[in-house]
Amino acid sequence: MSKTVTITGAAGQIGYQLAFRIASGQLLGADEKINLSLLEITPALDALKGVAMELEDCAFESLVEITISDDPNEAFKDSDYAFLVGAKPRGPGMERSDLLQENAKIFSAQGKAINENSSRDIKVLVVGNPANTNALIAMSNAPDIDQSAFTAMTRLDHNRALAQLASKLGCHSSELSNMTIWGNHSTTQYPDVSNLKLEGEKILSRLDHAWIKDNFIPRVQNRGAEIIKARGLSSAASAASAAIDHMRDWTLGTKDNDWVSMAIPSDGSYGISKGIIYSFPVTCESGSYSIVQNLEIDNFSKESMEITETELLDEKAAIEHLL
Ligand code: NAX
Repeated sequence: MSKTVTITGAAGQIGYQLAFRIASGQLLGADEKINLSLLEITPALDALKGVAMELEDCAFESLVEITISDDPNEAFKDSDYAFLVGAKPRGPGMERSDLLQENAKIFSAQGKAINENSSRDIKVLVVGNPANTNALIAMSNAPDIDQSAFTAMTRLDHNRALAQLASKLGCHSSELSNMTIWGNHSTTQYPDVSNLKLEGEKILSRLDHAWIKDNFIPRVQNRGAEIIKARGLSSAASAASAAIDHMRDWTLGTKDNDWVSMAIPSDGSYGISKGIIYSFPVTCESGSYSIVQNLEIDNFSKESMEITETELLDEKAAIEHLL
């Protein structure tokens, strides 16, 4: 049985990376056959045709079928996995509230199309910004799909944090575990090292608190801007890689004694308001995730978690009428 994977914004920077990696088997393993369903806006359909031609030319063993479309109802038909990457970027003179409204239209239409056309077991990852609130809008427009199917991406932030910590500690990022990103995929996110382990041992006492506060946290929060400054373009390959990590771990499970960060519908854990999509530490097993419970939260963490929660509540208030 093949799986249908939908990618929106598939002719864009991230989509262009994502499509080839998924088609080559890096999401579900080389033995799983993949149908790729690629969605774009009408003016980008020619570019998307070019992407489809290149995908064909790779002759990937796991790729069965490619469909391209500018119609969400077609693109989400029988979809098992959906990567919602396409979004409206902030234009000149555009206020944040305008950005929220413009994207709300896109994600409500896509939520409805998922509701009408996709597999009932679909897994949805929203990458397009503002990702958490876009995921909330899509979820609210898909009442027949379990709410837990709607997630947003903070895995890039999680991976960025691991890379910074590995460099500081002089180890490999794979030796580190139990990193957490709380909250929104924005500069208010809280990268939390309280439970960080190096080869299974707690490591917090080896990290200088001033470095964490004044260097590490702002660096992770602002890494996107740092990449834009260096590259002249926003993160693309690293974002696609994180999107694959997110969906693969959700489907195939997280490593023993570790967790990952996923923005998911809040169930009230750690006192975070229900009704927003908030990043928590989660473990995954058999295709489901659960929030890691009973972590100790100190005052600094509590305050930091509330700041990013407040931003998400404000974003929600701006688009409430569309939910
Ligand atoms: P690009 O502008 O290169 O590509 C976006 C593509 O989406 C374009 O080809 C556009 O035609 C298409 N699109 C726009 N509206 C659409 C719609 N309604 N239906 C289908 N396709 C549509 O941007 P790219 O660099 O690929 O980034 C995509 C999104 O990811 C942006 O919103 C960006 O801010 C966000 N990011 C999110 C990250 C995260 O960690 N959550 C990190 C990377 C990235 O910045």
